[in-house]
Amino acid sequence: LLMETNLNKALERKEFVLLYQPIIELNNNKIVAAEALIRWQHPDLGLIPPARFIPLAEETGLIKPIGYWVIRTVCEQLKLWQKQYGMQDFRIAVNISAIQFEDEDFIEKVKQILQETNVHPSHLEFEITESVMQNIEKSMAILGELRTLGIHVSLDDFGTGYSSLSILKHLPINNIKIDKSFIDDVKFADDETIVQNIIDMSQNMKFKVVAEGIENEIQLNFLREKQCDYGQGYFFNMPLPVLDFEKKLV
Ligand code: G
Ligand code: G
Ligand code: MN
Ligand code: NA
Repeated sequence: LLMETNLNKALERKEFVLLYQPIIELNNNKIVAAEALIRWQHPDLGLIPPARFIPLAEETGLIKPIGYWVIRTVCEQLKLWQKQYGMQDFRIAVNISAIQFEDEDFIEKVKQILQETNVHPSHLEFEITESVMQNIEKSMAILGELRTLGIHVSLDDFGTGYSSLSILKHLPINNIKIDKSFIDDVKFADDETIVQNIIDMSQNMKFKVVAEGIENEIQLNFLREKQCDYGQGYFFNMPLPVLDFEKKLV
């Protein structure tokens, strides 16, 4: 209960921070994008990871204002980095909760934020999981609107949900993010067929493929060999505060 009342005030108290984890193009090692990951800088409890407050934010509905704060902050950061570093092809990805995705005003609010921050939609990316798409027809409609706007969409945590492959083919999305659990299994030849098959299938469907949670060179070499497009993980970088991220850009 204490956490709930505190979470209520966390936005106005400016206690949320975003970390940025680089996303690397695997064939040239360039940073092409970043995933924004929220943290709660609590005055007494220290840095609280999202797993410990996002569920509560979803239950209480606070996820909506928090989610729009994340999108706005990312757009402002994009604008700053574009001014300082150019970065014309750079994108930042934001994780979107089901409750926000289904918010009737979602598209309107996103458009408004883009207008107010003067960011081109092609620099913004939304990460949605299969579980976010509860109602497939409604989801297809929202994804269609995002595509029309020019916002990129990634299917996050791919492989952990139950999406039917026949639907996958028709989703208006850009990227498939292979869940970390499959990348963890890339150690021995026998365990690598799933990852290889996800890459091949996704690329046949004209999606780009991102591998999440790359932690060692064995995984990286395997993914390169299989022509996985992009990767992120501790082997490259942890999620970084703004100033540390900027050191990677110069
Ligand atoms: O950063 P970390 O690996 O601890 O993230 C844990 C989980 O929290 C991930 O599933 C991630 O998608 C989610 N998460 C991180 N930042 C955000 C955010 O800004 N909004 C939402 N809805 N989820 C987030
Ligand atoms: O669910 P989602 O894919 O959005 O979650 C991303 C989460 O994975 C973040 O909490 C991020 O901190 C974490 N993460 C990113 N790279 C690695 C990694 O190499 N190893 C581990 N264990 N976690 C990672
Ligand atoms: Mn994600
Ligand atoms: Na994931």
